[in-house]
Amino acid sequence: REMEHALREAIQEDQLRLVYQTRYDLLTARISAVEALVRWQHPRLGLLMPDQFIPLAEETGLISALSDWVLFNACRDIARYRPEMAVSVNISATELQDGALPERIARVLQLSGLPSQRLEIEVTESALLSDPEKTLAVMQAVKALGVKFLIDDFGTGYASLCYLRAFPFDGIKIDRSFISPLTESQQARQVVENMIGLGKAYALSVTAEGVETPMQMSQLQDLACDAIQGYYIGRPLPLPQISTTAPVSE
Ligand code: G
Ligand code: G
Ligand code: MN
Ligand code: NA
Repeated sequence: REMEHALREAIQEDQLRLVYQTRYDLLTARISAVEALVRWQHPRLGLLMPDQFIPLAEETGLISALSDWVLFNACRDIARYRPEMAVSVNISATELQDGALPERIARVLQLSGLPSQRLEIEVTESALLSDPEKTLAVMQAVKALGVKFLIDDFGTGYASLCYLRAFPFDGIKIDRSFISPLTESQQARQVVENMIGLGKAYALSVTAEGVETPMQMSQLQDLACDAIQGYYIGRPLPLPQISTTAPVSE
């Protein structure tokens, strides 16, 4: 397939780009972390978004090479230019069953110089379903390096709540579909409040995604959410352009 060949080339020939979205810690009032998001600067088609090429990477097995590129570049960028921040990287479901993942991550940490405590891996709930035993073993080996795991798009997946206990997660990221109606209905507020309570009950850090307004931010502060992410805090941007200061609370 033509696109497969092009993607292989893109990884080797540096056509991939990273943008970063800031995460704001409500307790310390600081930008504490950034999430790395990959783009493909295609020579003919222009800038491609992840949903236009990640599925292809997964089907063709190119995902490992792509992830290694993302992991290394994100860790190196943050180690160099944002020594006070953590960085989170999205990993596809299939990679959590790759027995080589712990070694790959160890090597990236070594080459980039990023302390392992500052790397977080985001996985969706569906990543846990297909081979739970293998997944658990891989996660434990990555955790042993000092790297953290976050559940991405929390609330939208099929995993049952017992996964929160069975897998060694450090935090959840509440999907933005729960945050957008937050200030509009009492019910939506109740749901988010309960999700935050659930996270706390399992000693997990709780991040709200998709925060777009100051009202959402202040409600999440009232609900004792740990951190927020979204267009109100910052849009995904190349590293030199990200704001390192929080929005001014009025
Ligand atoms: O901003 P955005 O369109 O980048 O993100 C869309 C989706 O693509 C998100 O769900 C995100 O988790 C996923 N994504 C972004 N970057 C990566 C990456 O480097 N690897 C994988 N596997 N998924 C990514
Ligand atoms: O699934 P994941 O959280 O990794 O996906 C990140 C995606 O969410 C990216 O496509 C990013 O551009 C998008 N995103 C980030 N913040 C916001 C926001 O405040 N509103 C909306 N609508 N999308 C957002
Ligand atoms: Mn994510
Ligand atoms: Na998400």
